[in-house]
Amino acid sequence: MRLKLLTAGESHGKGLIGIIEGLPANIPIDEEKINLQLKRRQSGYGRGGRMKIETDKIEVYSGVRFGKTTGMPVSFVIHNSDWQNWGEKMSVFGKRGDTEKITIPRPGHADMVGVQKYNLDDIRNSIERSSARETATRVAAQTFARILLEQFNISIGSCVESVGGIYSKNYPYEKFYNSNKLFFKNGIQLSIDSDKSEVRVLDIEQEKKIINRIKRIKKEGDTLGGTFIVVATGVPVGLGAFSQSYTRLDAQIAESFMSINAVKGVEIGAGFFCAEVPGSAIHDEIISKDGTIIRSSNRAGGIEGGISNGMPILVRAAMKPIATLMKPLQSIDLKSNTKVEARRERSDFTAVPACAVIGEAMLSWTLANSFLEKFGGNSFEETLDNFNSFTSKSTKRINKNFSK
Ligand code: EPS
Repeated sequence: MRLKLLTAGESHGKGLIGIIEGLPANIPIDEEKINLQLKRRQSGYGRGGRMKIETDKIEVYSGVRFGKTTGMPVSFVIHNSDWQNWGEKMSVFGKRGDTEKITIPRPGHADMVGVQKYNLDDIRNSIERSSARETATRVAAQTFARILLEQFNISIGSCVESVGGIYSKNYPYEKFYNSNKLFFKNGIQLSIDSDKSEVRVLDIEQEKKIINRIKRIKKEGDTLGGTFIVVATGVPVGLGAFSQSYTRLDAQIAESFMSINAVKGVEIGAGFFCAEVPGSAIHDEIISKDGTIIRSSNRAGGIEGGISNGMPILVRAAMKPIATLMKPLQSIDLKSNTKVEARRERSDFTAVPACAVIGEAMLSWTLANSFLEKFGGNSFEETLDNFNSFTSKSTKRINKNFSK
């Protein structure tokens, strides 16, 4: 791995911390671009009370000077405003006193497995680090990767495909892969379009239905999951490799999406649909257009043999409903081993719009890592030279190889 990210911090602790290693020097970094991504991650209809408390902002401690990366580790903090209300309960060295112990695990949350794995006596310790609050750190860090990719016209965007089973009739998923022409200009434009919607969908009719459904589910004390689509455009041929299992770009993307809290499924390109039809209905024909080799469609989602093929990268993922229910499922009280209702606490009702933004961040990171593995460089200028050399010469070299 060329790029490394370590995050630390608890949901209701003092703050979230990130350390990035591996970025080249001289990438121009705009703090506001990072804060904008943090704001996008906090948005979306269906979130709970916590998002009214937090206004996430990055505070960079090292690795950036006069608005450019130095090539050294970047470290940063995002402060938790809610810490003011949690100081005693989350005290680092203070005494526990009469701080309540949480003893009833929520089905579908990390509560129970955390207690079992770490031998805890309070579910709070399980809740704090498993919380999706950690993804704020990822989005901040991964915006550095996004900014790097933007310098090479690689742009990443997303939209929500469905919430609670409500899909758009106008923008079915096939529309993303059945043609080699996108119905949006590039990744950034896809996000500009979806950001106009409170639930980040492309279709006004669908938006209305989803918002009504979330309102109803909230009244019922329940939660909803959904699916989202993340696209990267402008990706050059040659990211990833088939030399080892872990070098495959699709394997790395799947891993990065599955690492997002509550994501339970991921597809690349036509994904599961590939299993239903003959090969002739799936594989993208190879064509030459103005001297460039492209594909007639993009059911492979921009990756063949674990390597990017120059077509847009297309990822679709499924998020399960939030595990905290106001109409709780059955659980047990670990104190008495008796049957009880699961614990209720403040939470979101759906977070699919936020999850799509996190998906953008994960894809940015994974692609930037592969990009830097392919093109190398300790400075932005060196990476750019290598990129220009490869992209300008590779087709000519291949033509020469085959004309001998
Ligand atoms: C979360 C529960 C809620 C969410 C949180 C993730 O937080 P709280 O317990 O403070 O109400 O709002 O998400 C965030 C704080 C965030 O920044 O995304 C959980 O249990 O995972």
